[in-house]
Amino acid sequence: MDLNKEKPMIKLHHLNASRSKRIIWLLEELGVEYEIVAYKRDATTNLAPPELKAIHPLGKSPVLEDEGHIIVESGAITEYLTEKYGADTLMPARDTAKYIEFKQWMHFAEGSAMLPALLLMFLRVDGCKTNMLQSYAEGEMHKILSHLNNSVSKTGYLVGSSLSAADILNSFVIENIYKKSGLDHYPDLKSYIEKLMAMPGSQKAQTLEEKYL
Ligand SMILES: N[C@@H](CCC(=O)N[C@@H](CS)C(=O)NCC(=O)O)C(=O)O
Repeated sequence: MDLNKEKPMIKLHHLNASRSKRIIWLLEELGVEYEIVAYKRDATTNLAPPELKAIHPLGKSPVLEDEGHIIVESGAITEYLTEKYGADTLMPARDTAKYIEFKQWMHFAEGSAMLPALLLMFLRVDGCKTNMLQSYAEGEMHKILSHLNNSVSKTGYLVGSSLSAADILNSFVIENIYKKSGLDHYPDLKSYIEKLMAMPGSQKAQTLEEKYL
């Protein structure tokens, strides 16, 4: 074995103001070494620059590079990193009821929670008058936020009584809504996201995101 051979560093292809911030937070929690390769959204279209397509054909962020693997989808990246570097801290043991709960929350972030969040964001930017879409999106968002509020009210976290990768993955939608419109109707969710945003790893991710804005 060549002990002098440098281990290739984890690379995060990061787009400014994007879902990728939660992967920075996760990498901070895991305490692994990583490098950020930063990209900037187009000022007119808000889309990612074409260089990201050279990394993965979708041209979206986050993209993670580790040991020759190119991984897209925040959920898959989060699972990959957690299973490889943080299984004993940021996820429950397999073959437990908590692990099943954890899996559900991991899919919830880009599944049920994301659709109404994106609809509301696009409606806000577009500014158009809709027939039913606005009220549909608001109704669905209320269901999502109520479910989250009730879930975190029991133990202060989504799974068990400590931070897991599921909290980090779901923080993107919750934090964005908190920053846009507050969460006054969901008091437990509001305290939960304020607690998460104050965590050192989350603060570091915020600082780095601002650096690459
Ligand atoms: N489901 C994907 C979504 C990736 C995605 O849409 N990323 C956005 C940033 S939040 C993006 O790259 N947008 C720029 C573009 O589509 O050109 C994930 O969870 O990573």
